[in-house]
Amino acid sequence: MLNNSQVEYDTIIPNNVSLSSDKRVLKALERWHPGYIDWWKDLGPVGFQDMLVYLRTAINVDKDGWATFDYVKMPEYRWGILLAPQKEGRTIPFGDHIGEPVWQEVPGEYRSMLRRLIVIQGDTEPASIEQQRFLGSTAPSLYDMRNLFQVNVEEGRHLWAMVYLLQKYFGSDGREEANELLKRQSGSEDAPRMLGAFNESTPDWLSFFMFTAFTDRDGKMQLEALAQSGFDPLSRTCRFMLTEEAHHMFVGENGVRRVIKKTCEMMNKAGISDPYDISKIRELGVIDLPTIQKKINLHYSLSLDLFGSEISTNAANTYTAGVKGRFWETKIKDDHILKNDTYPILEFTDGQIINKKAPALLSLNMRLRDDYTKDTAVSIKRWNRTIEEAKINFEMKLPFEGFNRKIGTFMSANISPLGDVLTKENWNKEENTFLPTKDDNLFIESLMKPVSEPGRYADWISAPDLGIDNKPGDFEYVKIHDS
Ligand code: BYC
Repeated sequence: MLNNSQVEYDTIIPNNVSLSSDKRVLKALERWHPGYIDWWKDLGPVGFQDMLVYLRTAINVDKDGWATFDYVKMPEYRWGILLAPQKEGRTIPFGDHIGEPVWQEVPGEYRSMLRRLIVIQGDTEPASIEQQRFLGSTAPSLYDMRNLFQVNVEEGRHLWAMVYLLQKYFGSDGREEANELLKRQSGSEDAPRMLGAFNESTPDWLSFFMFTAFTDRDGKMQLEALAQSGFDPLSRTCRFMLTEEAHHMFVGENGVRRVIKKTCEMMNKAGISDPYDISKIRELGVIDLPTIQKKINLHYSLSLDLFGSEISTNAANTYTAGVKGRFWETKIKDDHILKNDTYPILEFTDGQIINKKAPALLSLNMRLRDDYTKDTAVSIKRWNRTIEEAKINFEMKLPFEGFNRKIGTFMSANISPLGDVLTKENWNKEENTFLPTKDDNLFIESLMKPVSEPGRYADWISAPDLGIDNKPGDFEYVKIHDS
């Protein structure tokens, strides 16, 4: 293992890639930096920019002790370029180049393929910050506000990570792409973000928790697949990003669990046993479980679209090239070439859902999506345990994969969360029971009143079991009163 875990602070950009001796890239990044800060101030978190936030900052890339916690003003966060240590003798683990030494430079034949993937990955990072920018002012506690800002600054760092790769390895077109990443904008009509879910709004905190539980988990799966890449700098970058990503999913999964816990507690306190007694439950000032299920239906289906089509020549090409692998590729026991293998998929043809065996190479998006679903099911299990512990008769479920899809074989289908094919007319009749309605959203928004007293939480969400960095319950995670 080469020893490059230590971070250097001799330039304005903390890094472990010896930027100070790479004048061309350092200069390019220093030129990009002011535009990034302008973008952060214009389209990053609204308000709170002058306040001290208890944030973790990456200080090295060792497995243990890579982060330090301290009060920081967000615009002064040290966004660094951190790659996991290079593994001596690493070889390409899949595709036509299997067994060859990994590439330290971009192979000419795969240049545009790699650039496209890096740009798409990069585009999602600022998009999520833009989507979440208004949430600070309705935070249910200082603890939650701090978690939001932690997620935001780290997504900002992930943008830096992709911009470094573009600036270092893709010359002038990489520089142009890096600039474009600051120009597209989530939800914009003229220049939207590249992938669907990143143009949706995140209007309330339940949406934020759902987004971090479901969409950040797509991030995890995609980063795991890119971490297998034969292009070693991309692999190393993604490996380190994954260490930060874990906290984002914790914020989401735990956030949803705390909302469910509070609802169940209040139902029990009020003696309401029927989870569908929605108006009575809402009168208690908490979010009823069927509405939470509808939010799950929405966010899960939006996130499934992020895996692309079930059958994809793009995915086959990136795999064969050795550029993007499968989830935990090196642990899978097969030939890692897949030219003779098949994979089970569903197809929507002539109004029917059909089981099929498709070529494994063409089905790689589907396979990654299946791995995602397995990973997500763990969260659902934990949420159901909370409901069970409260002895309430309700079970959260992931909807059927063909429900509410805009990408892939099910895009023109009307399918219920249980997997029934519906006529358009029946879909229209039932849609309100499948997906959050305007009234559901208005109700949730009506609960979004800020709570800023240390140790206090809004009435619709329970307190976390543990503080961040083992801090006590009344710790002031954001100094909003005396910064
Ligand atoms: N929306 O063969 P196809 C994260 C396009 S999240 C719009 O079906 P492919 C994060 C596709 O681009 C992870 N367009 O799919 C989370 C292609 O267009 P072109 C982000 C879509 O290419 C939370 C055409 O349809 N990283 O990190 O195999 C917070 C046909 O494509 C969509 C990545 O995604 C869509 N949903 O797979 C912060 C990894 N889906 O090229 C961050 C990099 C497909 O024909 N990206 N299209 O014009 C990839 O690996 C692949 O591009 C995709 C799509 C998995 C996204």
